[in-house]
Amino acid sequence: MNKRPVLFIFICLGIFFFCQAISPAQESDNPYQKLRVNSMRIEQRILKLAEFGRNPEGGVSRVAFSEADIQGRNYAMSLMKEAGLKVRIDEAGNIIGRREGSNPELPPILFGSHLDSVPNGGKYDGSLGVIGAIECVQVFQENGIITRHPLEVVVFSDEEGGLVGSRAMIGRLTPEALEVVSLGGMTIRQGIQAIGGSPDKLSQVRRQKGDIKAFLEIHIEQGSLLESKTIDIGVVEGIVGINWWEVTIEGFSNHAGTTPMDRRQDALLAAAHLIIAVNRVVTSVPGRQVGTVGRIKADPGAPNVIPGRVVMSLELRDLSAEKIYSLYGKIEEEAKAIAEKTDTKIMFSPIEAAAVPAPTDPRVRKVVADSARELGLTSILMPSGAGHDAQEMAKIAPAGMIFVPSVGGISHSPREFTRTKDMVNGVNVLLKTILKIDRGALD
Ligand code: HGY
Ligand code: MN
Ligand code: MN
Repeated sequence: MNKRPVLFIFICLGIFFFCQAISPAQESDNPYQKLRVNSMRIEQRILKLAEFGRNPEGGVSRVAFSEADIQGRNYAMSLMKEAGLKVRIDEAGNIIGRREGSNPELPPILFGSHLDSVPNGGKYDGSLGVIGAIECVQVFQENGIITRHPLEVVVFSDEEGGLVGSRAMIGRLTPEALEVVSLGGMTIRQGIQAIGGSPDKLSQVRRQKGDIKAFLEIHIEQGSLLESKTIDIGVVEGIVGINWWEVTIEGFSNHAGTTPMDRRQDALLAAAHLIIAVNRVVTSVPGRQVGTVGRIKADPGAPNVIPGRVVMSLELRDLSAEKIYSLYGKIEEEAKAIAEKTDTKIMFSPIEAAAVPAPTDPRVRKVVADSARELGLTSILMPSGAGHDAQEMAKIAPAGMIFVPSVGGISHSPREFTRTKDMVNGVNVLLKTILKIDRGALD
């Protein structure tokens, strides 16, 4: 008998079983290959959420701890419960919705974002990350999918005031930071109390390295790279560091009619010089660093009085902390010269809200990029110029971010807009990424 065909069949069978053995994740992915999120539900929920704090320009003013913030949070909690999550507010005011997995030994996969906005902001910043996270769990529930890992949807408190909830979660929210006045006028301590947290028990929210399997956040890009290159998904490689200072300029308030121009100590004039100097210093070296003076208050604030005191903000951002401090050093030098020239005093005081630059986890980036590809979407690796809770979470867990295009690159504005199809693409990538991580993609 010719043994060749038999041998051939055995070899084929051997190859078949070998392939089965080395690709269990791919095989077990198959039942969910067709799983997709609900486009209409995402759009409707984003619009419904935008009713809380809606402003006349069509965006939202839902600064942290405001009535609108609390209403938005209540709405999100109702959606979380509808998706079968067990909901609680932690001591830092973060909302946590948990769904148990099949293996209680495993750490949870966390995903989410924030609901608070800047004053006069848009409807997508943060909201997409929350609505998208709840959507994924709802799809799991509707399809009877029980993950191995527990899942936790997180709504971080006061993101825009300096990543408050996520800093607390990694143990970086200091007692000094609790006394910082947030965008709505309350101190962070008062605000956390107002939304149901306990600022004196922050140690209870702290999670350690190893406590979290992965942290994922989907967000609008807030810039124009994806739109200009016609790319569906941004795989975030790192998130910029952000440093804030309060700058106080002391001059002398005097009569605006009788004080000659050469005898003035005009704090607002000094501020004007300093603002121009910030722009000059930040643009004097190559790179993507940015610097902004976004808030200024002059006292006493009358047309016929020379401003004797100015308080303004300074913000610097870059992917390198060294660069931020080197720029800050140059700005301080310029400030000294300006103070001398204008006969004023200029003082810088760091605000306890700094976010350090954070790379995302290369393994998570790969899972996000693979998920996008399997969905037939294009993707690109890109940095984030905006700050995100993911940069805090990256210090204790493998973290990843999924960006979707912002029309015109506009954000922190009522004109912020992201198309439903782009949001849905991103949430589908999130869904796939969660499932892949659950089934061992990071192991
Ligand atoms: O300010 C930021 O970068 C973010 O939107 N919180
Ligand atoms: Mn924002
Ligand atoms: Mn945001």
